[in-house]
Amino acid sequence: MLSDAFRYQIETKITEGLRLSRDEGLALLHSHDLAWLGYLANKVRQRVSGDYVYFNVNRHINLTNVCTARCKFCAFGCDNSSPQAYSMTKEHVLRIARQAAEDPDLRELHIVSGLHPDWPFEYYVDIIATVKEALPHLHLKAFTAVEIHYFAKISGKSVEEVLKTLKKAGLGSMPGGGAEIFSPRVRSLLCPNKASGEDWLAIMRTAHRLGIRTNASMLYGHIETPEERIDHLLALRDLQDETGGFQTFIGLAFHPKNTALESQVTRVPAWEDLKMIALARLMLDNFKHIKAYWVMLTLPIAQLALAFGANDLDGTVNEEKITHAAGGKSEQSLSIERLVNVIRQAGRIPVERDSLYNIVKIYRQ
Ligand code: V47
Repeated sequence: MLSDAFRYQIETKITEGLRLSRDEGLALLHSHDLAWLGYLANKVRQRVSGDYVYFNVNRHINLTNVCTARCKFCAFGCDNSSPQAYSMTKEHVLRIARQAAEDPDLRELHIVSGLHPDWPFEYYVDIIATVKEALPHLHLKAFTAVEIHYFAKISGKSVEEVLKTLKKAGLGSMPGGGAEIFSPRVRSLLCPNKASGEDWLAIMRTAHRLGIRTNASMLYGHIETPEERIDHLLALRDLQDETGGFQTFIGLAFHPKNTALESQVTRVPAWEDLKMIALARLMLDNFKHIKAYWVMLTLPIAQLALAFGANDLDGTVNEEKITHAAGGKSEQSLSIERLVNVIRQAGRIPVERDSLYNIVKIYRQ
């Protein structure tokens, strides 16, 4: 229970637009007063973004599920020998991209991949170059910092060279995945075979310096402590102060089904999801956008999140694999009409955006 004095201190700082400290963040995380958290986060969201709620028209492509990292929280990655294993050829990727591009509203391909043991870096570059050449009007948001780290390792190139090569081939921006929780304790237990938290942050710093905008994420609801969640948010806030290159923050709710953690961990309740949205909005005072990723939250919770600080719903998506492999129950894709309705029902103004958050269309009544 927070003392009245501490609550007043936090509330005053938020009203005055002052930055919250680590201790204040922890106090918010421990608070059970969800309505109060929502009230505070909504106030900040209104100040930063007004009534606009953003979405985009996009398509996900997961190049392969074969992955050398085999993170304990992931139900999607597998070995090459698994019956579920798939690896797309360049032609296959191009066919999916062309099919998706039959929708005249499509603006973005979200392309990510497992850390494939046999593909050389050149293959990933070739895919980006081929898709971009065939469909130059599409924005390619591709490869997490974890993949960039892997590409540097397998190619012997520096991270900067890898990013420059991909940018030249047509990479437009980078998604925020792979951040998980930066804590070395958690990473050593859950994902020791890939980039560290420090690596992730360093790669994003380099990307931002090269003019590549990126997203940021946090995977919560597994074995992390409250302190590790707050420290993760603070590390993102610090880097954003330095570079300004993050576009949006996405809290990813851990789905345990079919993962190595299934017997130990249950999915956090909606209460916790809404608290995390509010906490992100309040701690990340230098992020304009806080995303309620409807695929992981489910659409009703994502809609509620709009009253808890979120101003971004991701997109139409289509063919999401990572959450669904881990028991996700939401639809595979949403139409523009559904997204527009969900936003309007919440009393907000739907705004279709491009991948860099430029406004494409405002859906006024
Ligand atoms: O990095 C993996 C997470 C991420 C599970 O940048 C899991 O716009 C929950 O980053 N339960 C990939 N989460 C998804 C991602 C993303 C999604 C949508 C938009 C954007 C963006 C980024 O999913 C992974 C990992 O942190 N993840 N397994 C799981 N069982």
